[in-house]
Amino acid sequence: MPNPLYDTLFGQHRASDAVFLHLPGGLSLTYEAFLDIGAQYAGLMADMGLTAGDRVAVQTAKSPETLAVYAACVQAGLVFLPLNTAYTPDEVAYFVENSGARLVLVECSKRNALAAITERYGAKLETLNADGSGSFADNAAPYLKSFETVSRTGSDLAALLYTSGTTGRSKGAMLTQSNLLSNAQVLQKEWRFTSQDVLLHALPIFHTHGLFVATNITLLCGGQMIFLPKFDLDQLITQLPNATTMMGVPTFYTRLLGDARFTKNLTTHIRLFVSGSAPLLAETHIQFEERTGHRILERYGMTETNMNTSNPYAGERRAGTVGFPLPGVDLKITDPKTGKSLPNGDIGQIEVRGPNVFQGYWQMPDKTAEELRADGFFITGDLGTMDEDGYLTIVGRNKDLIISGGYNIYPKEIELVLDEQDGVLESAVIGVPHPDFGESVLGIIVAMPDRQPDLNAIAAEIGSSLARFKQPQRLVILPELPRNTMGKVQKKALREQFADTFTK
Ligand code: MLC
Ligand code: AMP
Repeated sequence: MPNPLYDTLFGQHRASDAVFLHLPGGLSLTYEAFLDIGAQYAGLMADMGLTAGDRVAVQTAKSPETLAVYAACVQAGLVFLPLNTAYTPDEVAYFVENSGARLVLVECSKRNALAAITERYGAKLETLNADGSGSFADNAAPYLKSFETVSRTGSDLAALLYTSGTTGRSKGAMLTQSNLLSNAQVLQKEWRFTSQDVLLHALPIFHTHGLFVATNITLLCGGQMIFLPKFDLDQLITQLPNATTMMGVPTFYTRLLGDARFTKNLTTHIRLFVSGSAPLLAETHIQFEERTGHRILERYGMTETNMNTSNPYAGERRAGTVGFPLPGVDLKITDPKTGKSLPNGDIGQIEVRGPNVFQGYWQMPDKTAEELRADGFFITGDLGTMDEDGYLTIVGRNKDLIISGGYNIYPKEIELVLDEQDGVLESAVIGVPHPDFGESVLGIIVAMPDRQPDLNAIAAEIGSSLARFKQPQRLVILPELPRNTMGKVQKKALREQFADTFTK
């Protein structure tokens, strides 16, 4: 049965004894062994009554088995919904409810905390641990290592990836088979990936970068991945000589540069370093070239759009820019007020259109209409400018967003939680420069009259509702928030006032 994404990424390797994953401890997994696990999982999910289009929410550790759940979902026509492992049960409850997921996979340690939630929303709950054990794996073990691939077309949904929302509620970006496949094909060609490549993979696999950019490209070309459970500087230093490529967020590169063991010798086998998900400082780009002789290739993407632009493989990789629109991507810089295109050199909002752009937000037609124009252009919320040579530079954001170590954090979500705390009248959450994470979260609180909120108690209290990486690294109290004549909080003024909180 035709299923373009499965056939192209996975099916082509069906009987291949080539290595797909290199794992810690010197272990490895061939394509065939990996696809066998995927087929067993697909068989189990089909027997559990899941049918094409059903959502499978997955909050499990980075492992070959979690990746096999992705393969299984594609093969069985199910919609893969990966979740950050740092999300609290409160946060997961929202995703389960909003997506109507029929199956939720978690690690054993989280089972009890989620049992009531999945029961409430009528979802099945199974476990899958970092070592591949768990009820889901046990139940799948007796299944055949082959599964009749469910027929799908390019316009069918393959994944639902939640992005934080400006109003505080996350939105599920609907990505079709064609969205994912077209982008992987373009990137493989542009970045010249082949079956000879060994990608050093230290990113999480619940986001576009580690899941689609890194993994889909490798699958497409039949390459290998050194699959690390997470970023670990020592492991990176050990494994770099075994790899030909690496993809990372800027924090990967600044941490490597901060370590004296990271020398040119370690990188002689590497042909390509890619950076994205957050701004790479031109300074980092230059230091990296000075240390290693490699110019990092910076590209620009989003959950909703996959990758939009890239610096060239062969041409000049220009520091501080995100390069040119990828083949097939229309990109324009528009006036935020009128939506009209602006000339080169002017700063405006970045809009993109192409086969990579998502179908809209899951069950949120109003939000979709606000950001996705009828003619197919998506308003990214990023501000940029195009130079005479066609290089795009991102100069800021038209959306109230913090990017910390490559994770997106929407201040509104944190402010809603802070506002509920004892003695808090109102709050403002901003991103301020941070030497390791690029930006970090600062919470500013205004107390109710005659009250003295206990900042330690607040920091402890919000831990149950917000993932650790979203929690303000510091809370401060101000007598009032600066506002403009319209009464809107002036975050720019706050960002200036607190700019050196983490850098002094
Ligand atoms: C971890 N912590 C963070 C954090 N990551 N805090 C703020 N921002 C982050 N990004 C906190 C933990 O909660 C913990 O807090 C402490 O830091 C140490 O945790 P850790 O797990 O040891 O952290 P570490 O491994 O050092 O992780 C840092 C990191 C990781 C940068 C390596 O965050 C990472 O892999 N980021 C990549 C994110 C990513 O893939 N983004 C792509 C999105 S897709 P405490 O207090 O408990 O010690 C996208 C589209 C596109 O944007 O264009 O690609
Ligand atoms: P996400 O919603 O997690 O997909 O994050 C997408 C956002 O990350 C974009 O809208 C940009 O603001 C930011 N981003 C991605 N790549 C880059 C980059 N190379 N430089 C600057 N910002 C980036």
